[in-house]
Amino acid sequence: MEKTLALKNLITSPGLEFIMEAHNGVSAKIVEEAGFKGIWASSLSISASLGVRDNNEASWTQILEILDFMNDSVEIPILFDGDTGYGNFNNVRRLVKKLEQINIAGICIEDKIFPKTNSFIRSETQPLASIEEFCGKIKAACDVRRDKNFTVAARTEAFIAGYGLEEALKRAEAYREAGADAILVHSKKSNPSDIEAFMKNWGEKLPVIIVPTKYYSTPTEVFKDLKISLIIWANHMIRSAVTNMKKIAARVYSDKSLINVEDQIASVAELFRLQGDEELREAEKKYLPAAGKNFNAVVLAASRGNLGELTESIPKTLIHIDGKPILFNIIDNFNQTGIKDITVVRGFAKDKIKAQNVNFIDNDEYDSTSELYSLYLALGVIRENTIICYGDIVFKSYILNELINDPGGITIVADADYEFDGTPRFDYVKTSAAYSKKLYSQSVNFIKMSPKLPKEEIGGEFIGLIKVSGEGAAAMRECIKSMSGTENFKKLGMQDLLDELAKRMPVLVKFIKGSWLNVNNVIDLQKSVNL
Ligand code: SPV
Ligand code: MG
Repeated sequence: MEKTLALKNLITSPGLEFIMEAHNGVSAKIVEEAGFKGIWASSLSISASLGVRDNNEASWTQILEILDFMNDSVEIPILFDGDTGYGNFNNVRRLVKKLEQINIAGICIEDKIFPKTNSFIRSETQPLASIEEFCGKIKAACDVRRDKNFTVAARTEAFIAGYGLEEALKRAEAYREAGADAILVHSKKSNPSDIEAFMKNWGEKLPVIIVPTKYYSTPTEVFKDLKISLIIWANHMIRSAVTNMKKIAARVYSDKSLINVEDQIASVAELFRLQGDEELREAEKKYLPAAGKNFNAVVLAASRGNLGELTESIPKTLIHIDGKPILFNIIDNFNQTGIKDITVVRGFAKDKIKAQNVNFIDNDEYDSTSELYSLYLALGVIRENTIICYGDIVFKSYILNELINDPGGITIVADADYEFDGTPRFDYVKTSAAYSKKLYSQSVNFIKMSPKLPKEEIGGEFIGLIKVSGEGAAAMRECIKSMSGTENFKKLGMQDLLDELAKRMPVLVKFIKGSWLNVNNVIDLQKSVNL
């Protein structure tokens, strides 16, 4: 249903209805979730939330922006507290036009003079607009609206300004004749006598809206019996927020700690929920380029790393590179490529490794085993299409994209730009052809990975990324299973697995040049930024 019609139905329905104030997107959402069928976009609450006075200090276009956010966050209609309409009839016309453009369901304008002051402040010194001038505004609002269901409510401040019943009735009748859809009668008394008097004389000529802020102790039954159409709870969201913000700010200030407030406030997860993160997650699955949609990933992050002080209490996967832990760089890379199903094998300081939307497997023997044993523990998640990644590397996301699109059943990534310093390394790879420009984005065959390779046989350095697909995945599972039966299995490394696999089926090597970093030694660390 259109929001305009929903609001109109609410106001014209025979029973008593209720709307609640909101002043920004999140409060609007909370009002909706509480069950309210409509929202009062209160001038007092919005200006208070902005830290300015309810004297038209915030410009009407600034208020429009807030209304736009509010409307976007809810399905229920919003009745806008449009004060005096921000000027004369002409300003009202432009305001109504813009309100309709952002899907606000109605406006309430009051018969005071711009700039107005809140009804409960120095109320008797506030002049009322002339009836003729105000009727012109109502007519202009009605004429300019494109949607006839857009509500134009007229609010009389006759009681507020110290006039009596007669003036209130005279004005309400004039506003009805000018075309108003409803009359809001405001009162500053602590009892409902103004409203009672008005209703007894008004009958049911037009729906009546009230704002019982000051006569709040009146039982709602009384309003029902008076045949009021709509009650506005006008400022209770902002007031409750202020009470709680003051309490929490004072506590955190005096404690210099969050320990005593955490349980008293909404969790960040609740904020994410109110912001609609779930919807975004679903939308990402649907719309983001997701070469990796059908892939899952295993990150091998169990080892501590020998980086002295840096890994005294955290594993190397948590060392910061580019302003965030290596592991988060890896997870972000996977997510960007569409890989959402991620399993991390952790070991050293495992309690420190926390991440949302990630599964964990623990290798408690991290001290005496290598990556292969961690991978063995993750055998159950080597599926149809799986990326296996060392937990201590950062790499550019194009590498992942290329790997995912590589047709091989088992493909590993090697850096042809490796540095050979004469130290034997386990990740040197011998391939069927050396890197050449012609080989760009093609793969060559893996022959061997060994620290004993002479320089001339080294084609590149394995960077710690492997893709397995289809029969490659099955072969890897089988191979690990059969190797796990050998006595010294826990001492074997990834090079043993790859060598064994290459005996069973072609293992391919994809060359890259640079674009990655591993943090196995301090020299690499020094190369990286923002540690
Ligand atoms: C508002 O909520 O801003 C109102 C009602 O206009 S009152 O504050 O009572 O004037
Ligand atoms: Mg107001």
